[in-house]
Amino acid sequence: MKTEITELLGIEYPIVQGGMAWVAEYHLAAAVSEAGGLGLIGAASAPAEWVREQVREVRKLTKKPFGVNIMLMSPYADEVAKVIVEEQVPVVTTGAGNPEKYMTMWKEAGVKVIPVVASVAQAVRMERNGADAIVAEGCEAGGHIGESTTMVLVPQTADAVEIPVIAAGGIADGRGVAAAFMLGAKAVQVGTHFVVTTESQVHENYKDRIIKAKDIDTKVTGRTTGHPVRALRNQMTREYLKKEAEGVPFEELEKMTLGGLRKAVVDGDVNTGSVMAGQSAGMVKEKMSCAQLIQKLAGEADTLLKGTSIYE
Ligand code: TUI
Repeated sequence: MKTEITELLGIEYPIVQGGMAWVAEYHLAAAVSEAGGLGLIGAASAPAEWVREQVREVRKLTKKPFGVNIMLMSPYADEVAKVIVEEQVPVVTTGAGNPEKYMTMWKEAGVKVIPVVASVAQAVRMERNGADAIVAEGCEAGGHIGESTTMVLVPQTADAVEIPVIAAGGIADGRGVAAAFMLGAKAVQVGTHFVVTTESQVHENYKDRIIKAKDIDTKVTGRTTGHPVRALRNQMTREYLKKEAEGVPFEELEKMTLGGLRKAVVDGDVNTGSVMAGQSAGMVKEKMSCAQLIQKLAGEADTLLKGTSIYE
């Protein structure tokens, strides 16, 4: 499945793993890259030295290209941005902000820069700043989200920029991959399904919740605070949404989610923790290895795109 993105990144399949906070660590990233996709380390709010260690661990497990996702709201973003250069990380993806101030430094170091955006305007701005490609992430995605769905965001982004677009949000099987290509994407980013792979170090309680989730089992908290976050519905989302509707102040709401993702991912507290996942959780039915998942996504999409099913 050769596309502009596989050529740009030197990977075999046009499949990128989401740079998910607490989830995207070196075992997962190395497994995805070794299987021919692009594995990512999610720097989230971790200190720069943690990121450096993770990068070095990935390199012990695979010689193939990989990347780091830098969450720009992190207090350590400046230091992490430098670690990416020092460790000669081949690809960086960015989230939750504008990476403009790091762009020159990364480009001079030969790092491929792929910002994640949730609107056409952000995509256009990133292209102007020198981005090599863009991830257009629809609000079906888990975690911090924008307003538009993947179905409308991807084609409008593909029309607005020259650089290749990677579709994200709601993609968990080959139909989603094929659909993304039809919408103008040159690759996909998958998060939720990779959480449930055998190489993922996430607590089994978290994986089981995703497997059991149905179509309507995610909720978006924080719409009124300007920080909308999608997670599986549980005691935390119920209490948060109740308080949010009551008009409880922002600071008090924030306290409810502080450390919530760690609690769910590491401790397995899926009741009071934040079990971030996309709407595609309802489509994730079994655990498999990263290689099996990539083969499944690519195989199914390839069959569909060759036109064997659509006109039958
Ligand atoms: O970043 C994500 N998803 C995330 S990040 C996260 S961890 C977190 N920690 C603290 C607060 C909030 C989140 C969990 N999930 N997705 C990519 C994404 N980026 N979605 C939306 C954006 C985005 C937002 C604003 C991209 C650019 C942007 O630009 C602002 C600007 O100045 O233009």
